[in-house]
Amino acid sequence: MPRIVRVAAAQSGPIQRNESRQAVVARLIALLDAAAAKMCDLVVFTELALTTFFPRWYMTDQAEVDAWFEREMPSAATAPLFARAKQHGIAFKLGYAELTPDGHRYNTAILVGRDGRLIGKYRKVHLPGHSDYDPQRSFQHLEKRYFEPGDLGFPVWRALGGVVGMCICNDRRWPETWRVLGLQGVELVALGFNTPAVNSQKADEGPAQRAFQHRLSMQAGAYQNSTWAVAVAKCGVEDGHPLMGGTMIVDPNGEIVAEAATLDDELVVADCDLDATRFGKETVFDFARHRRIEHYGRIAAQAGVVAPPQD
Ligand code: CDT
Repeated sequence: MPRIVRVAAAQSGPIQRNESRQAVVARLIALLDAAAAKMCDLVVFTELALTTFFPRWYMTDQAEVDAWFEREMPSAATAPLFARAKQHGIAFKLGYAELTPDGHRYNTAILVGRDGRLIGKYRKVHLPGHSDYDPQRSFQHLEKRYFEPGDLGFPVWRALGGVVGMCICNDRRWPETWRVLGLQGVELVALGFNTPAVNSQKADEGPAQRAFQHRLSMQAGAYQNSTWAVAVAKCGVEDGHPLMGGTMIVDPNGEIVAEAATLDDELVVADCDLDATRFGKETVFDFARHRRIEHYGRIAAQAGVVAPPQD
């Protein structure tokens, strides 16, 4: 019997700085209802799905920073989303800023089962950007200021009849992310992203090149690990800053099977046959047969480049 998971990639259009959590959750519930009408099994929401992409703002007042974080999940504002998903019997993945009881701050994603129970949590490992105000940039990207690197590694879970993993935005650009998930037999990777449409340090790197790099990362990650991959954007002009779109569902061959057409709230749906991951996993990417780990030591032993000495 084929293992088909009908996935809805629930793209968010822009969320303005003054938009309330309640208003945003109402938008997410509308997407969830649309997914239920299409008989979806899983809805994937974006990174930091409840607020504007606040790391673009330089803040020094910790209380102001903490206002963007959730101290509990579900929170009062998100409880209606959890309740509606359970009522529909739909699993979902949600990204948000997490403030733990002992004062740690993470860029987090959770996977919630059809029964409303938490299946798993992931905290973003690869935090892009910088910690201090950078006047050289055309806009700020202060994830390193507001978040700690995730402390949970890259776990996977048995869910929806398969093996599901998560990562977040910048993680998709790192082959290490994909391979660690792949080494656990991942069959579907869900991720959200907030990617500025232009490079703050290189004005001529615009939407076309950024979309190319996004596709390249997604398609390579899916193909090289023979997994489905679902990437969900928050996009459009947010607080005057353009975020690129590019919500997509990629099959285990690396082909894009469904893609968003807008820069607004939009549902992108595809039937993901988890058994389609088998061929690649049993042939060209049969890791047990083909990987040569005796040559990969540097990957986990060294972070930066060590070039050969000059003559
Ligand atoms: N949210 C996120 O991780 N965005 C980054 C921007 C990179 S530029 C600092 C991304 O990789 O898309």
